[in-house]
Amino acid sequence: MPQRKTASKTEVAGRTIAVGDVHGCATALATVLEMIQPQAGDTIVALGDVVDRGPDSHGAIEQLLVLRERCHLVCIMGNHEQMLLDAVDGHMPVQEWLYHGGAETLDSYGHGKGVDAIDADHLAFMRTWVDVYETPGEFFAHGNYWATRALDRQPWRDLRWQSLKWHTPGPHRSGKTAVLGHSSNKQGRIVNLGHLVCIDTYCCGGEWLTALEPSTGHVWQARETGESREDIVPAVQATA
Ligand SMILES: [Mn+2]
Repeated sequence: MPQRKTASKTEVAGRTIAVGDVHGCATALATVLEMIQPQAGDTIVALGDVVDRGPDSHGAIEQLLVLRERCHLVCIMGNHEQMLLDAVDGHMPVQEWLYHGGAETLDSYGHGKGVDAIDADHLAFMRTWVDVYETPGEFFAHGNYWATRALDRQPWRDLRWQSLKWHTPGPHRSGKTAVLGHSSNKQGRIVNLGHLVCIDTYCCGGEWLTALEPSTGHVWQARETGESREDIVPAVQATA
């Protein structure tokens, strides 16, 4: 897998909406997408960690494959997709991935078949996922970033593991707002620091899956139970 993959869009036609860490919560994902009603001109950015921990990673990936035909879909690689692919490719012991939520993923693909149960087209799809996506006003990544280093020179493979609880970066030198997942807020709250928004609101732990349109602050949320709500992004807070 290449160390660094980037994508960007310089002209924005439709909406750009980020979706936080799904972690196998296929019902929550379906509910949020039903509310958003993505159109052909829209860009949906899945922030990574679509798989593991939750009940139906297979179903979540299937939905993204369908969504890809309906709008412009960008998928950021999370540390959990990396673990899945590393386990499949023999770069990581399968049992280490299973311990970190991969067991639930394999259950969703079929009992008793091990990593061979994962559909080839799902693996091929995940191998196309990028490290960062840029629009004129924002950049989207999974875990963290270095504020002082250009977006095409970040060690993304390492940063997809780094929690905001270990280090909360200042504004990125590009002046763009960072839209991140990965660092789950166990109270189910969006963290908005102004220069950085984290929308991992702990759906797989019973809280919310969050979708955010950064340009308007519009928020769509659903729980894995199917409960849903719409909101606007919370006011800028001083600390995470
Ligand atoms: Mn993560």
